[in-house]
Amino acid sequence: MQDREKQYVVCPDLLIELVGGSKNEVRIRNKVFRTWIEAPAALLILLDFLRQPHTMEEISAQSLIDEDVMGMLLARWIVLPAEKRELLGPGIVCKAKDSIGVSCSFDDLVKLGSRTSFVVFGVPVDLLGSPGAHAGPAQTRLYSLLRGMEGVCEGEGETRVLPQDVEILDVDRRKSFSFRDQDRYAILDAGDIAYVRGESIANVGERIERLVAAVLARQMTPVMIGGDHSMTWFSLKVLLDTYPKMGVLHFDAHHDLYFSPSDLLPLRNSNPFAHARKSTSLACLRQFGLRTVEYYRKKTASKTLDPRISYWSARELQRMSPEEALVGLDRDIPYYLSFDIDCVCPEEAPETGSPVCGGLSYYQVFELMDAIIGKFDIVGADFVEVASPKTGPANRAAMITARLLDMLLLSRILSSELDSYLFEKREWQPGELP
Ligand SMILES: [Mn+2]
Repeated sequence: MQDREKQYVVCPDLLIELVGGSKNEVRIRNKVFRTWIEAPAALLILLDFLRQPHTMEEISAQSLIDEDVMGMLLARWIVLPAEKRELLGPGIVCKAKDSIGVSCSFDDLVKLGSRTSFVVFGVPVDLLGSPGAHAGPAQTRLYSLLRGMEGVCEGEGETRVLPQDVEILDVDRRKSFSFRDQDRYAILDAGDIAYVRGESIANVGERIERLVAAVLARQMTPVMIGGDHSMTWFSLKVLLDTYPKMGVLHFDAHHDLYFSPSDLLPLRNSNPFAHARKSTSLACLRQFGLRTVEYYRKKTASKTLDPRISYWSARELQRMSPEEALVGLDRDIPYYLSFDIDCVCPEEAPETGSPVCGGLSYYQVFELMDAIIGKFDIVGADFVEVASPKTGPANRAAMITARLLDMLLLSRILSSELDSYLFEKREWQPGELP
């Protein structure tokens, strides 16, 4: 089953404990992935042997284990192919400087039971696109209203919910959100995906996939802050593998379906949806805000029509209501939402790597988002391509992104109409000083 040349090593940071006081049985845990096995203590000889990389041939020569046991050890993340050792070295995520909602480590996350919640995570990586988007997670968190909320934490991390005494007044939408009596509602921030400068992008991708899978396994909703748009593919891939039929709502100036003439299709920030198209689970892709003008050489371009893909250009959207823009989309399937800030006009959101003139206004994306989160079942989302501020301290791209992100994160909380901005209970008397 395994390649005889392939080398294996033991996973870092395993926890080893004796089972029930016996000296012959041990439980070996992988803290990062929260997997474990119970095995005869003799297996520790193998783990010791695999501190250095060895092939299956060498392992068999020591009569340590056979290939079936090896398969099980690989599946439970006790042993790794040697080339993947660096994947686990830095862990899956590291704590971010600021958190949106309640901060939650990967270890905490895997302890949680399922609940109505969103799990935010950042991917500060822009290696497959225009440089600058690595700043996206930090910049976007900075403008979130939900930043640094103290959570309630009970039973050794078993419950992490929002503070019960906080109310959020969204004056622009005339809504008031209260977390009271919503003890199953949590907004968690798992931090940023670990990335060691110079390491392979495949490692970053695999960490994203691991995290998203862990979030989905607990019926929670992953929300990624990019990073460049290529990172979308790692998260979207897991969702497409989970749901047999899923739609994608995609905001962008570019269609991000650019392909290479060779069929190799290396992942770039310009083609995550060309990868998604290969999945039979993709039921539809509706794009909003496109406006590029391009040329194709007839020789290399093979125009194929994919009936699953439809779009409204930024120009067309100028004359459309949000409801019109969402016509024809099946409301009975789950959706992934991918928001690239360059869909917004660069005068309003200049901090992005591939600006295109024209574009949607802040209120156009605001209204579209408001319509989408009220009517569609969003099972995963990302907000990408926010870069560092161009001038001065205000990052307008991050500001808009954070506003839309907060809207999504609050979307499942019951809200009431905000009639007035005055929220003191008793009536104000004329002549009375405030
Ligand atoms: Mn894009």
